[in-house]
Amino acid sequence: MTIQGPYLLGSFPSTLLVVAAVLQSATAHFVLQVPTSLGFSDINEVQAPCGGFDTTSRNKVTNWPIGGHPIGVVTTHPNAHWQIRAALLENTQEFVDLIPNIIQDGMGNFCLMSVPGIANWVGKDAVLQLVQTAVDGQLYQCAAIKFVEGATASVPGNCRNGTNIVASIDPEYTGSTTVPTGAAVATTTGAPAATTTGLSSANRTINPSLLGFLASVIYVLDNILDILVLL
Ligand SMILES: *[C@@H]1O[C@H](CO)[C@@H](O)[C@H](O)[C@H]1NC(C)=O
Ligand SMILES: *[C@@H]1O[C@H](CO)[C@@H](O)[C@H](O)[C@H]1NC(C)=O
Ligand SMILES: [Cu+2]
Repeated sequence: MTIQGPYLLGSFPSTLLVVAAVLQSATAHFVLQVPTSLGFSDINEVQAPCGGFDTTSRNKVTNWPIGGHPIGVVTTHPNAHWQIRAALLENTQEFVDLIPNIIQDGMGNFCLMSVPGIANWVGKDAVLQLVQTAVDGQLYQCAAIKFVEGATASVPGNCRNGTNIVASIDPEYTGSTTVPTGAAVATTTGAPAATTTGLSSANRTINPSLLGFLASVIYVLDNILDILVLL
């Protein structure tokens, strides 16, 4: 069987990357695919604000139209809670929400088609941050971005939803997605809530390697389903 087209060009290498990461470790995490991230480290992903990578790194900068840009991840965690944020490069202590927080279930590819930029920050260097709260606590991935004028950017082929993905705005979201005033803006330095830590510890105690194995099996099955859909 030959696999052709965007799947081979886009998702396949990153799929291998994720599967490799999952199999190497009982702690399966998430990988930011769109836009290009500052880097991925399975071990360091727990480190705020950018999963162990230098927040000021500008190796690959993605222009982010005010009209919106897609965000694509691969996640191996069910029951995840997402914060999608940005900070100015000149003030990476202050991340603000681009959209309300999202709750997501299922595993595999997850794609938000258009996350708007911050109009007041046009022309400014910024850092995109994704915070996932799930079974492993809080995990971080970042990308170097720059806000620009313009309509929403097109969605690349590797930004798509796996067949099991279900997501919606967190009904308990109480934050603000407006431009920061300097006050009442949550930072990334907070520890996970006590209940989250408790659940995480409980799950780890029960059987971490089994959880990791199940996550990888479900993830691979989900991708096989996606391939069959594409063929
Ligand atoms: C993926 O699912 C979410 C939640 O249902 C939706 O908002 C988003 O537009 C979907 N992405 C794609 C590429 O269809
Ligand atoms: C973790 O434990 C909680 C509470 O027992 C449970 O609701 C949740 O589904 C578990 N998560 C996983 C991935 O098994
Ligand atoms: Cu994990």
